[in-house]
Amino acid sequence: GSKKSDSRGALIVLEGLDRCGKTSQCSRLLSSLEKSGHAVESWRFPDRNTGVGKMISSYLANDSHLDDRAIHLLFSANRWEKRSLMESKLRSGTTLIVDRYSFSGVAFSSAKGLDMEWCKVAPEIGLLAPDLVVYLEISPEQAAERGGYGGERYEKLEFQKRVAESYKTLRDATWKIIDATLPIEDVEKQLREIVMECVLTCGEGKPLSELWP
Ligand code: 2DT
Repeated sequence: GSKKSDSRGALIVLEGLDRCGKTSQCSRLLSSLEKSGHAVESWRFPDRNTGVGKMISSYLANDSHLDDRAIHLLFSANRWEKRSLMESKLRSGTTLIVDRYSFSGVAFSSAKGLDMEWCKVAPEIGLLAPDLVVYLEISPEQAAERGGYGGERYEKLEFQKRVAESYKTLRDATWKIIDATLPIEDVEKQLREIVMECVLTCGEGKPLSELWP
């Protein structure tokens, strides 16, 4: 059996196209885990509060222009600046629910035509590997019908179609896929079941690992 000291929080990542419902599902999952007495925090990438995050935010708002590789590396740097805090939270037993992570980095940059291996390799190697990646699946057309795309750089149907293709190439058998077009409560229920199993495994001492496993 595993020692109590190996017990840790789980690193849970939610991915999907814009308007797939990730952000509402993250907040529902957060309150449900809090209610059942878990130590849990909700994070998101990009984290727009850091210095790097402010550069990213200005790029997304079309207030600045950056070379495709430069912005890719800034998104990655934005995860690196949070890595040690992430590790200490997990080791101290806090589960992290993360809205977008390295997979968004690869999916969105490769949708612009950057080579997928280039996107994955150097910048992301050594970041903490999620214990669980949940993909909320919706077609780009259905996501667009939900309306509410803001005016940010990537929020356009044609681009989202390319992102969807990139996610398809990127995902592997370990990802859990949930149909994001189901009623919001059904998505929430499926998500909670998958996450609870993962939280349990991590609580029992599953070792932390790094990208790309
Ligand atoms: P939000 O709308 O979720 O704030 O995301 N993105 C995100 C990237 O291109 N690379 C990354 O590494 C990450 C984390 C996805 C803002 C946009 O930023 C994109 C949508």
